[in-house]
Amino acid sequence: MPVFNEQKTIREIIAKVMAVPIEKELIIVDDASTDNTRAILKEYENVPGIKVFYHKKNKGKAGAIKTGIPHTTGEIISVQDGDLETDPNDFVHLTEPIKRGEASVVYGSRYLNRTEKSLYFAYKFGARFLSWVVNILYCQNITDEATCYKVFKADVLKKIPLEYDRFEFCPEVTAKVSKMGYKIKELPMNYYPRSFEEGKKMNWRDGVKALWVLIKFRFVS
Ligand SMILES: Nc1nc2c(ncn2[C@@H]2O[C@H](COP(=O)(O)OP(=O)(O)OP(=O)(O)O)[C@@H](O)[C@H]2O)c(=O)[nH]1
Ligand SMILES: [Mg+2]
Repeated sequence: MPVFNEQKTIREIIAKVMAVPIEKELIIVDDASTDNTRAILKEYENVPGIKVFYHKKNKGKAGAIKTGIPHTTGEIISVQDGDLETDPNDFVHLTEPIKRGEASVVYGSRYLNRTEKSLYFAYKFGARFLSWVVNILYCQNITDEATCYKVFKADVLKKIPLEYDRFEFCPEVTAKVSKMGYKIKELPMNYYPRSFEEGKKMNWRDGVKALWVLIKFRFVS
């Protein structure tokens, strides 16, 4: 769980993750938060099943994920944001294809089999467009490249060299698993989008960067 300035949601999301009825550990990486998040996380340092790490300087979402990965011990790894946009109970079905040995990479899709609840049309359009680019450049068949719920067989994620530190995590990991030959399995997930007023931080520049990263890794190794 990469976390940056999530004092309003951090307690609730930790409680929700810990309540999911599957065997798990929660690795939290605080990305040099400047609000009360760090003080709240101190309370969890000795809680069984939770490990907390702190960045001295802000690195970005991927930077925090990269810090967390080597500390994981499980057979399946997923990213979980520190906000309340997703429902951790979805991990029960999102991990199934990996447990059954049917897939090594599973993405939860916000757009599969459901009526749309996006707050911002531009985000939905951007996410769909980037997925279309992935399908064309990398021969995948996905609807949600930018989803937070990217679930990996641990050894697959651990062998991907990740270069970028910010929101490029999504396109970079998608490009690299595709180039390694993995077919991404998509399943529906719940999504409760937050507004900018509620703390959403990504913007259109992250979308342009994502497009660039997808094109770059298609043609550069
Ligand atoms: N914006 C931002 N988020 C960070 C950073 N480091 C870690 N994060 C965490 O990364 C996660 C994703 O950030 P969000 O602002 O929720 O991004 P989003 O617009 O919801 O986009 P998604 O990544 O699709 O969830 C959150 O858990 C953040 O707390 C950082 O430097 N900046
Ligand atoms: Mg989010």
